[in-house]
Amino acid sequence: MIKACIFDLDGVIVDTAVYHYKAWKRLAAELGFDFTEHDNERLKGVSRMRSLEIILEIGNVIKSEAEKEELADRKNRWYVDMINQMQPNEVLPGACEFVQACRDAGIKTALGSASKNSMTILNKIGMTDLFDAIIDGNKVSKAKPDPEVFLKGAAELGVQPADCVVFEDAIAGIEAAKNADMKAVGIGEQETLKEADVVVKGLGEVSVNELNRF
Ligand code: G16
Ligand code: MG
Repeated sequence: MIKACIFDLDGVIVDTAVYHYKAWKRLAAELGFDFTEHDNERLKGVSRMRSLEIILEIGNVIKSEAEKEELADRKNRWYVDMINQMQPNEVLPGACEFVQACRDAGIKTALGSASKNSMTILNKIGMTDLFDAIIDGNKVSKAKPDPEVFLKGAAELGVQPADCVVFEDAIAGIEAAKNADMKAVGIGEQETLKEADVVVKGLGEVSVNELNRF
């Protein structure tokens, strides 16, 4: 019996990938190479530091740990400038309505995101109060596909993992949900998110009545 829904942020509730892309592209340009939208796909759901390492690999650039910290901070400052301008109309179609419908049906809701900027984004789009628990990049030490982020969400909600459904757009996120022994709804393409129990284009396609059928 499903008692909780746990939502990833980027790619499920909002499309912050476009802002991550602009900031990483600017950093790559400063380092002297191009970073394409195709490359950006590799960064979805991946932590900030791991994202930087992938970008440095693409550009064939080697940096010390201290330099990497500085580069990641620089990118994050540009990213934060952009997300500070976000508006409630940037919520993906049906996302707000579906989270609210879960609450109305007595199903608990949690955020389970790798982003350390989750609170800023939720405040800007006006969705902070729709989540009973918020687990973000500041609260976890192991990145997806490790199940830590979702297990912490279930624990904070007081719900058993088997009674949770995770909504995720990244392969690593679907794996994390499966590693947590939870149901996984993929947001995106079936060919990409093969491990998901079901794949939809967005939260606008899901109804609360279906949750126990996944
Ligand atoms: C998001 C994005 C990733 C990003 C990560 C960390 O994850 O998909 O591209 O690298 O957060 O973000 P930040 O630099 O803000 O801490 P999610 O888990 O919400 O999809
Ligand atoms: Mg995501």
